[in-house]
Amino acid sequence: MTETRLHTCNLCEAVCGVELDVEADRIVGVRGDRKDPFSKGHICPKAAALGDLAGDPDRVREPMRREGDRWSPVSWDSAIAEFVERVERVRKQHGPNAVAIYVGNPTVHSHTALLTFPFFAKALGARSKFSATSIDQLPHMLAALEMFGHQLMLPIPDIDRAERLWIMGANPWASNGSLLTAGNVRARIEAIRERGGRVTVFDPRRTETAEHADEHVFIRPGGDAFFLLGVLSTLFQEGLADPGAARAYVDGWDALRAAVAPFTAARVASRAGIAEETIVRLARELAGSKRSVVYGRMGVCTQEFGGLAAYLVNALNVAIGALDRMGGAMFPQPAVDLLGVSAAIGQKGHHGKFRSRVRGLPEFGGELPVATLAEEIDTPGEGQIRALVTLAGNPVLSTPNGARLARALPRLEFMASIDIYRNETTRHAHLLLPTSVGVERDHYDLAFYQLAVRNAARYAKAAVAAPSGVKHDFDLLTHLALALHASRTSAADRATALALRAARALGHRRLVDTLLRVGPYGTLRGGTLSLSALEAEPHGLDLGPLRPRLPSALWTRDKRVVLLPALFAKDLARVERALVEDESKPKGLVLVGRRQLRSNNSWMHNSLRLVKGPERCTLLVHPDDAAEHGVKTGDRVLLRSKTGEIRVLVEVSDEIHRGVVSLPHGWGHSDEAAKLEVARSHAGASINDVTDDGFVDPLSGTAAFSGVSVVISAG
Ligand SMILES: Nc1nc2c(c(=O)[nH]1)N[C@H]1C(S)=C(S)[C@@H](COP(=O)(O)OP(=O)(O)OC[C@H]3O[C@@H](n4cnc5c(=O)[nH]c(N)nc54)[C@H](O)[C@@H]3O)O[C@H]1N2
Ligand SMILES: Nc1nc2c(c(=O)[nH]1)N[C@H]1C(S)=C(S)[C@@H](COP(=O)(O)OP(=O)(O)OC[C@H]3O[C@@H](n4cnc5c(=O)[nH]c(N)nc54)[C@H](O)[C@@H]3O)O[C@H]1N2
Ligand code: SF4
Ligand SMILES: [Mo]
Repeated sequence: MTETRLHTCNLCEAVCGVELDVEADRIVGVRGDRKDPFSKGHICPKAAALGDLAGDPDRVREPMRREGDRWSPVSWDSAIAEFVERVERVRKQHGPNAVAIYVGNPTVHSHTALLTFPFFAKALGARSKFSATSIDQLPHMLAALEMFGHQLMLPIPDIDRAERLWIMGANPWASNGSLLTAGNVRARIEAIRERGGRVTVFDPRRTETAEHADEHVFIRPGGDAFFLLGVLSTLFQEGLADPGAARAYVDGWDALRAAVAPFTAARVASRAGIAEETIVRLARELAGSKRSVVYGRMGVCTQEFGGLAAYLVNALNVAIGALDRMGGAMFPQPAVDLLGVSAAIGQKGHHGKFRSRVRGLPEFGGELPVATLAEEIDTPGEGQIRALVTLAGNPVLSTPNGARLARALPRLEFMASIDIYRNETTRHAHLLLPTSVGVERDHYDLAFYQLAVRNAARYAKAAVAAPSGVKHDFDLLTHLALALHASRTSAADRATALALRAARALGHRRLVDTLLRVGPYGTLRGGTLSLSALEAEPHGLDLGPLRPRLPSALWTRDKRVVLLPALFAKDLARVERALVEDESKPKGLVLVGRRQLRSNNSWMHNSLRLVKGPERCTLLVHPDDAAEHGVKTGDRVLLRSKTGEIRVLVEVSDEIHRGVVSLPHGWGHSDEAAKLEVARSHAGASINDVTDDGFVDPLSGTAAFSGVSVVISAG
């Protein structure tokens, strides 16, 4: 018998409601939930793979232990005992910083992992914390911290009401939106044009998104900060800059004007890769509507000037009066006040409180840049990392110079991975501790409603049972943390263990209920929301459009926006230097990345329905560059950089700018020790074998994926 159960897709940031057809605890069909007021029935091809993930024969279904090359199942009791024993041994011998943790992207897509992860990290006690943040959105968070006083206070483009939208370094047609949670983001962007608005895309590649825009502007990889400075200086110079209502609570307007003045359109044009006249025209156009907004994402922040560029997007939004204005860059108010909760546990954010041991890169929010992980393992000395725990991450494929990391991991005294697959990273673990997948857990989106274009809420109960041998992340992370504390004797350990036991006894549902009740729509704040109220609306609740919230919602001490934080002002000197040094265009090729609709970072290539068809891990090469190098579509060429080389399949296309080549990330599944049958037969190559762990935005420590110098050669 087929039963229909509601759930929420947790694969990307769009939070689509889904209807699952379930037979004997197996998912046999997936549809969009048309009654979901937020996603309105929209899903993408990845949702169809929700059942493939749950039922994947390669999935790890019981704890596994590795001895040399041999894996054998172990009981949970002995796995946890061994975990604690080996972590503690490293801690005692080498100190707490010798134990590191890397937290991957799916953690953010599980509220039960998010709620318990801080306890787990604390129990590990490590200063050596790393996550996917520093290969992703860290620059946006740094800008939020410095300007608005909280690392999570991210302005979201109000695309449902915008009239003019600039999309920089994002490809929502493939990614479905990032730091821009919106059911059916494509339709929402198309609607801007349907109501007479204008959409402009800035990208070194004419992306699927650019194909659907009014204008596509080729930008030079790493050119965004230069371009944005040129736009700002033009606006001030032409008297078009106007912060609107924000004038009342913005500090530093005149300082910003003075700071950007030297960076005229004429001066930045070459480094931006955009002609002076075009910069001036675009600046005027942007200022020409009362509902313009600028949105920047991956391509903007994972580059050499990523921190500055992410900041300049915000600064530009202030300068055109878009901050906190309808149709501008607004601040959501979701049902769980994530900012308030994180501030309450001391997580408003900080930057540069300590630095990495080997290279001296700054921490952010207590985390070190993951571009330093390999060197922290393979460089001897006091504080060297000797043990690593990965939680839902695949850094061998996802971090720059992943090949170096793959060489470093076997040097660890102990490694444990909490994951669902034995993949390119987790194959190096001594213990593999498997968890449930999204459809087997309850789902409330703690993280992404905070980034949504409408205030929304939806709670889904687990749709199918988890295999008996795996644990839910809530249970596993609290269990491991408690076991670690129990093995120690300090008063602090005892106190934390007490708090943890209380949280465990309460359970994740009561925790969510409490968070909803104390939240802005909650019963304790004069509203009606509680977990039971939310569950009474199984398709989800619409809590209305975004509303202006400043200045009261600011987290700065004086409730004012810091328009020109010193950190970013100082970084302008680096821009100045780059302008002087770089009069001409680079000679060789530079590499950028891309995302694909039927792919999800590195971990969904074991679903046949997603990977079948022509090989997709292709290197896009401009026809002129192809001619110059004597290569054509279908050739396999050697792609080399300072750090490594890979063989890739060429696809000649004029959608990529001259001098730039593009390769998707997350591929490269040829490791025989991984257990991913389907992925191995669609292996592709890993872009991160040629990206460079030494190439980062020095301001934020974020990896620079965009603009890596490469050469291609036939054969
Ligand atoms: N060159 C280049 N590199 C990039 C990027 C790029 O654009 N270009 N993008 C970067 C970005 S934005 C990100 S977010 C990172 C991602 O980097 P990571 O988070 O390190 O990598 P993922 O590929 O998302 O791997 C997710 C891991 O979680 C496991 N997993 C999946 N679901 C669950 C679950 O429910 N529980 C547990 N415990 N494990 C689970 C998977 O098996 C996999 O091992 O990659 C980054 N790397
Ligand atoms: N289908 C699918 N959806 C996903 C993911 C996935 O892997 N697959 N991953 C999810 C994750 S973890 C994230 S973080 C989001 C990311 O979502 P997006 O931010 O939309 O990421 P991308 O699609 O990688 O788009 C980045 C764009 O930046 C361009 N670019 C490269 N360098 C530069 C530059 O220097 N300047 C400018 N202006 N542009 C540049 C690239 O050509 C590319 O088109 O997507 C999420 N959604
Ligand atoms: S757009 Fe994202 S949330 Fe929606 S179905 Fe696709 S992967 Fe899932
Ligand atoms: Mo990401």
